[in-house]
Amino acid sequence: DGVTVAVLGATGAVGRAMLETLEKRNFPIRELRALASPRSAGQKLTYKGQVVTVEAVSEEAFEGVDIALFSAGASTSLEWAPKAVARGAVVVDNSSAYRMTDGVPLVVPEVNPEAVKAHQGIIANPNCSTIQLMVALSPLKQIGLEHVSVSTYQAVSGMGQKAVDALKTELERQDGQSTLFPVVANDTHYPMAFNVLPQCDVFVEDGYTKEEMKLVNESRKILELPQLKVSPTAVRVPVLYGHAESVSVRLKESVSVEQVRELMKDAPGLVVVDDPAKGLYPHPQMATGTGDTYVGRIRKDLWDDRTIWMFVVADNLLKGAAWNAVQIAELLTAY
Ligand code: A2P
Ligand code: 11C
Repeated sequence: DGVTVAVLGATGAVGRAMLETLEKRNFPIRELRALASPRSAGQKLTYKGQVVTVEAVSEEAFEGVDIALFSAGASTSLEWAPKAVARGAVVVDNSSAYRMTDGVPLVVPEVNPEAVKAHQGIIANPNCSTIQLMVALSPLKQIGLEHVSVSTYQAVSGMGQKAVDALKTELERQDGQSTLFPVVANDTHYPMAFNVLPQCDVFVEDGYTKEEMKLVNESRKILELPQLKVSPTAVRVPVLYGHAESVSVRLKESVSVEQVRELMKDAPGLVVVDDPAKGLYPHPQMATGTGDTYVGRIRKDLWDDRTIWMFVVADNLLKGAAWNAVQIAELLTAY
């Protein structure tokens, strides 16, 4: 009884969060395989108090696996997902490799759970900043979404465990040296400690970054609104865990703040924390360690009656990655 699960990238920031989430949600596991690069083979991890030894990824490692959770980067997914599927596994891929591929569902379980049914072996987990935006926008879809503008405040853990270690070192040394931020691929590096950098991932087109275009393209696919206007700015801040977003959404009709709160109140996975008079609003440390998305600072635009502003926060490693992936795995076992 139960499901045989493989986690590829088990030693990474998201992979570890996947193991924790499987444990926390008491996923019905028969056998668990922790996979990573050959560098990590033999490393010991724990799951439900038991030692799990990391294996180097191989085709044989997917034999008998029902569900494979991938979080080892896009090139690793491109190489190994087809091989895992050929061995009979369904892959839930946290990388960007397959998100925009036709026939690959891109799923936020609170928003488009039915989409998983159409999979042909691979299901994509959206980008972290997209996921929390979708959970907050989904209740407003019934009014009609016209134009979404979003500025992000993204934690360094989105860049992996090495970025968490690098920020801690920078905060300690205070020498202004950095070789990792904003991205390794840049010729010019800036300190992340005591700083804010308006670049997440590399620049791709017309002055936008890859992270910004993910917000545009993934939102359109998940909401099934191919023409939706999304105007993004993605910014890295010296926070370890938890992405925040300042979002404005122009709706097709004018609604009051009370109506928005009412629509959001019972939305799955969404917690409204919004009582400015008491100083209550979401912030990254409120979200860390949880699988929920938090929304507050809900207010009307001062000049445009159809535009609503809000502040949206979630744990990027959990709801933004591991938690969402495990929720997709739960959908697979339920259907
Ligand atoms: P390893 O620890 O053996 O390098 P993060 O996002 O925190 O940097 O983690 C990346 C994860 O992806 C790690 O578990 C890493 O394993 C894994 N990984 C990276 N490259 C490969 C690869 N070519 N094959 C398998 N796993 C990989
Ligand atoms: C970040 N959103 O915070 C990125 C990390 O497409 O899965 C996730 C990249 C991705 O840097």
